[in-house]
Amino acid sequence: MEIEIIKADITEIQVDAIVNAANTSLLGGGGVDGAIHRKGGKAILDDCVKIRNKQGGCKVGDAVITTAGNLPAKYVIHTVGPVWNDGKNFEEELLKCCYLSVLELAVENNIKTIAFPNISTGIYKFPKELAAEIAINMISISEHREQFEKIIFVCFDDENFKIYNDIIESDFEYK
Ligand code: AR6
Repeated sequence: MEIEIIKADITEIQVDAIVNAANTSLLGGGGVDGAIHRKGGKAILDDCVKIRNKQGGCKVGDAVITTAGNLPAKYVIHTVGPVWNDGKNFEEELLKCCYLSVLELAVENNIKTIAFPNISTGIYKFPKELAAEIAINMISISEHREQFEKIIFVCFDDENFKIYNDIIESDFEYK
């Protein structure tokens, strides 16, 4: 499996699935969530509403899958990251759960290429370095890692792009 780090708009990436940093309502919002719904069109929201009607949204740390509508990807996997409070409210564990839930859904749907945004590091204020370490670590230790062809970490801001590259280039020890 190949890991790639790029600076880009995730709505433009052609992969089997892009990941959305959603909220528990699944009805869209700002940040990457807003961009995905805006560019992907109504088909994504329609699928989200169906999921809401069935299971009442998505819990923090969980993930759901929908069409990608008009986007170049095939699917959107929506996960809900934790809001960073003080780090004592299971924020790290919940962010780890996001990556686990996305990878589980990806395996179930035979997805081989995935693009992740930097979940929780925008509006939800999770510290960027810690979030990047968790993201890279969760992919690296995943029992499913050999089932994927490529995982792309799509950074939107320079700071995250540098943080991810620094971690990958360092002797990062997977924990
Ligand atoms: N492509 C890739 N990354 C992006 C894009 C984009 N088009 N736009 C923003 N980012 P955020 P969160 C980056 O705030 O912190 C929404 O309102 C951004 O720079 O989108 O998990 C939801 O509905 C940051 O690094 O998500 C929730 O209510 C990363 O995406 C809430 O925000 C995540 O930032 C979720 O907050």
